[in-house]
Amino acid sequence: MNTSRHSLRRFLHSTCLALLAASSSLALLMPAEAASNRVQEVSGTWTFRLLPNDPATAQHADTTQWHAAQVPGHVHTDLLAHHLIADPYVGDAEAGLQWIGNAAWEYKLEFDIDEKTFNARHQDLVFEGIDTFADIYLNGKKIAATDNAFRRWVLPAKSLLKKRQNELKIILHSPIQSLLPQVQAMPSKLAGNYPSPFGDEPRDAMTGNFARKPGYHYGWDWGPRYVTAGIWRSVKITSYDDVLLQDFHIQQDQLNAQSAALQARFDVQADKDAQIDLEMRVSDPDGKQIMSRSLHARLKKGLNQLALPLQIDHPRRWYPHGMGEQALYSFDLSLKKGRQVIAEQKKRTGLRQVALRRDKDQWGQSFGFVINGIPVFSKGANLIPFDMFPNRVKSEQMRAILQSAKDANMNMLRLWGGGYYESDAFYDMADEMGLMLWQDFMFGGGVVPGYDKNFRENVVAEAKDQLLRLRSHPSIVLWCGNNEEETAWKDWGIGKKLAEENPIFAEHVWSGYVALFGEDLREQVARYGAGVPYWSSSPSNDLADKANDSNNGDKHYWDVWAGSQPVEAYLSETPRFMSEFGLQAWPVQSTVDAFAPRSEQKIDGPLIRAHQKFLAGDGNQRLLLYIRANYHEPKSFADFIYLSQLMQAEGIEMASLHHRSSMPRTMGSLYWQLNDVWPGASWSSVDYFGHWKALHFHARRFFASLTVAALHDKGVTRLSVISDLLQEQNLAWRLRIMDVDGKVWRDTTQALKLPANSAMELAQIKDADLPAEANQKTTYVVVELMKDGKSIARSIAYLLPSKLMQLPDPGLVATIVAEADHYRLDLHADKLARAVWLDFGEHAYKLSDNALSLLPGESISLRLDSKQSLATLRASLRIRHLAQLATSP
Ligand code: BMA
Repeated sequence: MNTSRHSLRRFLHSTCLALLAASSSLALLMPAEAASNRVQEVSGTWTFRLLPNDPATAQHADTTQWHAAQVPGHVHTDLLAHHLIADPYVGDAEAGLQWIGNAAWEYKLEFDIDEKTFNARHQDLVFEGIDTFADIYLNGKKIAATDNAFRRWVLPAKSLLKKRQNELKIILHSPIQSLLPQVQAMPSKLAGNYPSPFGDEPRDAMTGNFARKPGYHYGWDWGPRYVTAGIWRSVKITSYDDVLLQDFHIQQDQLNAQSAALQARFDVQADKDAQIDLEMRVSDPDGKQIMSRSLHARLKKGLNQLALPLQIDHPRRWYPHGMGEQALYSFDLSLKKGRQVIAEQKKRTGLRQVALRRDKDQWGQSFGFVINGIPVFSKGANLIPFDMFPNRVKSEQMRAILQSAKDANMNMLRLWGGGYYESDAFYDMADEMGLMLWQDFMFGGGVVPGYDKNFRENVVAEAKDQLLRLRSHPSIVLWCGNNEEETAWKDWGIGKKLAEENPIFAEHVWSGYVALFGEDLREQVARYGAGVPYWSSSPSNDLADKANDSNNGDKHYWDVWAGSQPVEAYLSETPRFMSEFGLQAWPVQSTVDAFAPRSEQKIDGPLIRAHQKFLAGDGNQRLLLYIRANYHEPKSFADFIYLSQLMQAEGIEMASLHHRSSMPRTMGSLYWQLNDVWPGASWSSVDYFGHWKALHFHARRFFASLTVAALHDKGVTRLSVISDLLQEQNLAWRLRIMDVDGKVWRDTTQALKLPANSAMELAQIKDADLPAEANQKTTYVVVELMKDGKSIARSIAYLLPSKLMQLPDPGLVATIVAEADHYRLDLHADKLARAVWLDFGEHAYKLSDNALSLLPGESISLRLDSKQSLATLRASLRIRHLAQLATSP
């Protein structure tokens, strides 16, 4: 099961054909998920309909006919494919589609099985994922009732399967209706997260926390509510005769620069005593075979646990992006009985050590990751699902988002607990790109019934499935129990309220919490997690008294935004590891155009409110609060988009630079959030279609391995330099104090020896010490990092909010010229051009940089890629900058 299915499939494709061609003695089509030797996909023409007699039948008669369905898939996407519903992402379709989550659906398939599968002595029907409450019937007999979307269901089917015309019928019950009676009967309720705005679930009886199903389907503050159902992962039949390869993984016992001591470990199930031969070929990260080992084993009836020691000298170790290479070794296993190959598997993994460092120090107790003995500052963002309907996520879409993270110099993503455990392809990409993953178990917030033994057992089974599936991925560096459940209980009044209402039940709920997150999941990770550390909740101090403590453990800081504090408050918060903080922004114009016509694009318009989920549509007022604190009033929706993005970019940049310059006290900065589930307003830096907001361009600069920070607060500008590089650097830093027209008050350059992997304060400049003639409305501080006479990083601090500055017309001149296979955009500014944003209206384009400021007299060249003609690009170029807003009509 911990085979990477993605790479396995690739492997199957090439190797299987080669093997079949080379040897006719091979008895098998290729294997194999870990729990089987031979795999047959269950496929054919699936159909679906609304379950007869469902109360929705009267109003939705057109869905009672059988229609073709896509499996893996979801009810909503099947309905959409037949135009039976409006597009859930366009306009305000959401309210009208809530009935789907309250209804029950029926799916069916007729299928045949191949000769070899049919003849095998064991046959299991395997569902890699069913969302969520399903009754499964095979050839008329009910074989399972499922209740967890995150589990893999292996159903023995030998006695029921025929060679031809097997019938699979699956009833998907409404997740809401499946749980509502039980929740409504509770004398005291458990707090949920976001009550349904559509009245389809009583506010005081929210069911989402009781379902092992992606939490965000119930609606979140960045996404719609679509309580979908579906057979969302693949269906197959696995088969074998008397020896089953149940699990295969590589255990890393010892690792250093000189050698890696590994063990290939196998769980083999035998119906009777037998003898087998295991052969293992090891390939290095370049694909070159470096070793071949074999093992002859006498199996006893039952489970046999076998180990094959492997030693690699001078191993190439896996490192996060920016620290070293993403070396990945391959281990090819073939299991033979006599001359017959009965199972084959390929496992790819990286050799790396991971530790969560928690040192007691002068501030409290640290929190930081150490990879192969090197402490690493974690730079990145929180990841949410890529779509409301997981199965329609294309691997190119996923790759583009992950590549954007890597391109922005991130080295870590936190997979937040309100979504789902990602596909194998996702983890393969993270391994290849060197993105460390902080993996939450799927608990997004609110309170769960940990006191219920069945619920806990269900979660433990889920955890085991996922740990076995994912333990070979070097990118996973932390397993975390949940998102915000401990802090919600302790800090948001949830625990207190329940204790006042029903003290015995409250005790029960809390001890259930401790049993589940403090003990059960910790134990599963210790057993199956391949040495990856466990942390019971984010934010927390792993169940020590205080849950969201700046001096101990990880921190979610929402005083800015949720608490309406000014962005400068970020500079007074110095946590050990910032795992969440964020500011919202609207996506680029073309993304807004995808769900609302221009005529409807108004800050308080109904379609815009439908795609602004914070405070049920009122979130734009919070955005305006932040925009108004710093900038001029937006005069159009386009201005509003631009200013929301600028505010987000400048605010998050300030916080991240503060976190980085506070290293080693702070060892991580993960903003909320990287991506989106649909087109709408959110805290993301990359929108649903993959377009970068201003923040993402800023992130590429503020997360660069070498960078500088000029942070202005309370009359002082603090200058720092930060390096994530593992060697000392010989550089110089240049300081300029200048004005908007280009007058320079001070210009100094000093040599700088910058120690490896560290941050260092360069200077503090008080506003009071600036030259008397320097007008605060026009003066700013520029700090640059210089390498071999060239500027490699720059940070600018302004003394006043933009709306109080006197920004002149910068006299921007843009010229676009055609180069061999792309365009070049040259941009020149006579005077300070603050916060320039370039776009080409509805035309698709890619610019090498954007969201930047030009100093007086500065010229830059950008690469421009677009399929449009030079004339179209010239005519459609739109340049925005801050000085326009003071004057524009
Ligand atoms: C956080 C997250 C999410 C939420 C975000 C923005 O704390 O954990 O639950 O979407 O805040 O409000």
